[in-house]
Amino acid sequence: MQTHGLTRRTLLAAFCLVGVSLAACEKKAEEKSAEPKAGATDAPAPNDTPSGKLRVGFSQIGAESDWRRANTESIKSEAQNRGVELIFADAQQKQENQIKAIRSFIQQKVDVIAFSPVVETGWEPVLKEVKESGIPVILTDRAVDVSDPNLFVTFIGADFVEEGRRAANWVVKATGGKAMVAELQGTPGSAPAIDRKRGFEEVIKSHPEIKIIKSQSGEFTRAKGKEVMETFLKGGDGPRITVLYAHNDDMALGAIQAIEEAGKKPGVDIKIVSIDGVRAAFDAMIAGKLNCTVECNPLLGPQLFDAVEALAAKKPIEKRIVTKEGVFEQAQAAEAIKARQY
Ligand code: GZL
Repeated sequence: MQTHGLTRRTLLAAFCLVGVSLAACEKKAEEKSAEPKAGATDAPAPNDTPSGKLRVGFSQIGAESDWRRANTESIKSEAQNRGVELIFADAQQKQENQIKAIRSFIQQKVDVIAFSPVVETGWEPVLKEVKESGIPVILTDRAVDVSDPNLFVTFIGADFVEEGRRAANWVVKATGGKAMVAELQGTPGSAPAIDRKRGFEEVIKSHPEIKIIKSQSGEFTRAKGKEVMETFLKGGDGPRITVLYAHNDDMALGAIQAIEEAGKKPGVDIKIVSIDGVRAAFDAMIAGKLNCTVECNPLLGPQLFDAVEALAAKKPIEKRIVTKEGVFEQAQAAEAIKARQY
């Protein structure tokens, strides 16, 4: 790829030079910390194609939840708004499909590769191939666990540990520090599942009367969330459950169906806190069936293409771009839903 007269090799050398100047081998935890990293990364600027359009290859995880569909819509619509040629690949939840898509983007010599990694590990080999190609990588939504932070230019996404803390702080406030918690975890090995659990447990460890008595993955989907909640309720500990903590709204919405089918009142007999803040969660809060949703903003399109355009203009980019989010409870839902964009 010829870029502003620089050959790819020169560019790569410059990129590595800048990369070396960054604090090397930052630990994964630091990588995902909410604090934006000081200093900027002058990554290679993408090349304008003969058509004059920037070309971005994007590998999306799938369409497992309302959050994911809103995230896809934001990225596709923003690409259109910015006049960027988007090559979009849906991985159907499979890491091997994301790796295939990334390799195809290299072959197509796109200007930037962006993706939302379905799980944290297993990316080192393909990201080294991308680095060899000189194409900059932007992570959106979820982080990767790699030894070399220079394998990507920036990570744009939420602080999932903080989201877990916010969910637990709501449980402390809503229950006076006494709860028997059933937990529906997200996709095993994914950054949000790992970190939302971590943040929740960090808070409850100072509240000995809040205990997680059931915990299993509902894979971020309504169907699996319902199925696992049915199992929780039928189990010996079922009658002891007083709070459900779901790592996303879709699993909570599935669990609400299971709770109702078991003859219990969701939001009353079992209080429910989940994460995402999708419209259906606000509807459930208005119906009194969900008690709290911790926002996780899927509308990352504008920030993604700000970063793409900064790369093209060879402007510095923060290593970590954290999305801004809130917490919504039942009392606010009827008013807040009017302003919701997803
Ligand atoms: C969070 C995102 C998660 C959402 C789920 O940034 O990765 O994946 O919380 C989605 O709804 O499936």
